Amino acid sequence: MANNLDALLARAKSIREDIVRMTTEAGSGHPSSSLSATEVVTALYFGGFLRHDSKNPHWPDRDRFILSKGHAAPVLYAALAQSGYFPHDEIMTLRKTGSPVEGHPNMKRLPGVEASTGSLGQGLSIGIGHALAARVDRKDYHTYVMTGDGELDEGQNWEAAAAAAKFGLDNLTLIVDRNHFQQTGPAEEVLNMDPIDGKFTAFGWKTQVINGNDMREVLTALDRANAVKGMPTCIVSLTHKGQGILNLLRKLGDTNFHGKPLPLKYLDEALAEIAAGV
Ligand SMILES: Cc1ncc(C[n+]2csc(CCOP(=O)(O)OP(=O)(O)O)c2C)c(N)n1
Ligand SMILES: [Mg+2]
Repeated sequence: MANNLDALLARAKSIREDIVRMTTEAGSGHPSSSLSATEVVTALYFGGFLRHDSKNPHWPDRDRFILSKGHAAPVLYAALAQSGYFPHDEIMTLRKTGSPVEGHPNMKRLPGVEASTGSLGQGLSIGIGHALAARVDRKDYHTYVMTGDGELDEGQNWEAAAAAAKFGLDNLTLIVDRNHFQQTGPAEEVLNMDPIDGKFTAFGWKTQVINGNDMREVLTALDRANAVKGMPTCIVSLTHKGQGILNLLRKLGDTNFHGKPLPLKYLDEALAEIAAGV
């Protein structure tokens, strides 16, 4: 576990570097939304949770990861590229005309992308489709979905939450990236969805609340989710938007930093902060 933990922490740093580099190169994109989700995505792809094979992206028995908060595509692209789904240097073509590394994930253009997302609120429903299909096909793959906290303002999530509980989908795990911000400000101010864990519990889900920027807690939560029987699991992952470069974002006076790339002149400072692991 200790070795694995060190390797995962190093991997998370490497993913953060990719996120910052590719969005700065693109001159657009959502680094802060990607940075908050880094531990969870790293644990899924590199911590032994996601059964997957980059050389066989359509393997029917693979586990699925659906990034419902599709604007955080850079964290997904970094994980996919570092897993070998496509050449690593392609991440630097993010958002360039003609590139399959689009601003939001496009399942028709990039191997390893399970769902085309970006229109918020749809990923959990798509995940339910996969989870039900596994049951019909008598397969044991697991489906993971990540939404944002602001994304939960979309009503479709709550239809999905009711349906997943009705069908007892213990092969489905939702991770809510609870970074307390959405596009226009604090998530609670735009539309207060507290208590998120209480709502999912009331809908009939097994619920956990964790520090989602603590790799150990993420690993434990994913282990626990796998052990749940008869109901879906929701992990409310308490994170910081921009985790890894928070000092820099504070200096810049914007700890939401939604949909903004770091200007080139701050890139070295950001990479140094990521390396130091503050
Ligand atoms: C249906 C829909 N409405 C609005 C948007 C525009 N939008 C993009 S990101 C975002 C905020 C999302 O906040 P949150 O889910 O908390 O994600 P975070 O960036 O904080 O991780 C919004 C409103 C969208 N992509 N889709
Ligand atoms: Mg948010």
